[in-house]
Order: sequence, then C-alpha cells, then structure tokens
Amino acid sequence: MADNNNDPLALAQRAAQALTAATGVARFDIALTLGSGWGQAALLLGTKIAEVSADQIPGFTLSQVIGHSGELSALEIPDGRKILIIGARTHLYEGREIDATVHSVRTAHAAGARTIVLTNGAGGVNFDYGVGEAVLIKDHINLTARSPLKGANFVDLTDLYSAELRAIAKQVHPELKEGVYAQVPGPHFETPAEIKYLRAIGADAVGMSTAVEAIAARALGMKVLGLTLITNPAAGVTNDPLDHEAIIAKGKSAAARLADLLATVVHKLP
Ligand code: 8IG
Repeated sequence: MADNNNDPLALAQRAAQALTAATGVARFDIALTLGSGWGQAALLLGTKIAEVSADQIPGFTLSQVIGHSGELSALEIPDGRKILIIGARTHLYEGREIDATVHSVRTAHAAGARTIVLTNGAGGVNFDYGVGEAVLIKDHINLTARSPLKGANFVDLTDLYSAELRAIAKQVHPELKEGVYAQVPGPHFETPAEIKYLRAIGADAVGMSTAVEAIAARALGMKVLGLTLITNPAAGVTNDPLDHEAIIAKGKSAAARLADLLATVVHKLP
C-alpha cells in the first residue's frame, strides 16, 4: 500500500498496527529480513501463524525483484517467541525515498522487535569465500552515499553488528567466517576494477541492501545480526559473467544448510 507521509516513524506505527490486525500478533520479539536465498530457510524456523501480502500494510510495496517474496509472515518459534519475517525488502535501486528502504526496520521496531536479523545475498569479494557459504557480517562499508537518518543525528556505529549476537552465532557455528559487507546502490553489478577496489578498502562481500537498514535499526536502539549468503563470486573473481537467474538458483541449493544455520542461531538469540 503506497503511502505518502513525511513522518516515517508515524508511518511505521500505522504499519505495525496494520500488521497486528492482519496477523493477530500484538508484539513481535525478533524480526528477520529475507535476502536472496534465505526465504525457504527462514520459514523453517518455526510455525507460521499468519501471512500478509506487503501491499496490505501502509508504506510497503510489492518488490519487482524475482527471489523476493513480497510477504510479511508471523512465525512462532519453539520457545513461544514471535518472529516477524520480512519478505518484502525495498532496495535503493527501486527509486523510492531512502525512508522506504528502511520502513520495514522501523515497522519491526514499532511492532515490538528489539533484535533484527538482516540477511542478504551478496557477491564474494574475499577469495576465501565459496559460493553457497554463509558469512557473519562483522562490519559494513556504506558506499551508497546515503543515510536513512536526517538532521543532527550522530548515531554511533561502533559495534553496529552486535558482538554479543555474533558470539552466539559463532558458539553454535564455530566454522562461520566473519566479514565486511559493502553496500552499493546498484542495480548494476560491479566491474572487475571496482571489485579490486572493494577488496583493497577492506570489503569481503558486496550487495545492494542491509547497511542502511542496519543504520536505521541502530538509530532505534535495536540489536543487529547480519548474515550474508555468498551467491556468486563478485565480478572478476572468476571468468564467469554475473547472471541473476544463476544467482537465484545457487541461493535455492543452499537452502537446507541455511535452514539449519538460521534455526540454531535464531533460537539461541536473547
Ligand atoms: I545476490 O555480485 C548479489 N547481489 N552489488 N554484487 C552486488 N550485489 C549482489 C551481488 C554482486 N550478488
């Protein structure tokens, strides 16, 4: 449901109310945003209580991107906590205001969530990363030249990706690597020269989401856990061209392992 409202937090409040009305869940404990390749895995976290098409909720629109579901779902995990699954991510390249790209985060907060798990699919910049590997985000480089915040809001981003939550993830999955995620605006993929540049400035993976969402979450005091699925070697890492269809297929084949990873990590979150 498109909505022109210049107070993004008020819009998020209205979205949260609509979400409660649609799902019957008054308060969510954790939110989880689905990135490319993560959809199947996330739905195995618990029992689905309800599902609503994003266009029924103020401020959300249906994504035009294949591989993004367009649904908001309420799950109950075994200990009774309620998880909001956000299958309707808005990207900067969709041409809407930056507030639209973080509306789901603000809605999750307004709906009660104080922890958000941001997942994404990304190109592997680090030569050690294999396709299908999940990597913990330890930090990001925001190359969008944009912020979701306005005014003199000097939010501290030291430890943006919660050391506490990363430690929990590594406790259950000691094999998890940690890396730096670079967010670029897209929608084009990078040139090989840009990937060399990203590696030189300390990036391990590159994608078109997550960093601005993490900033918005931190500004609201939420704890952030970031997980990246390496769906393709970034440009120039191999000789293969980048192809969105092939990337989606790789994401699908990683689903079973990701389901186990997500369930074991999310169920352990405080
Ligand atoms: I999935 O290689 C996925 N998203 N910028 N580069 C960028 N975004 C991506 C990539 C990639 N793979």
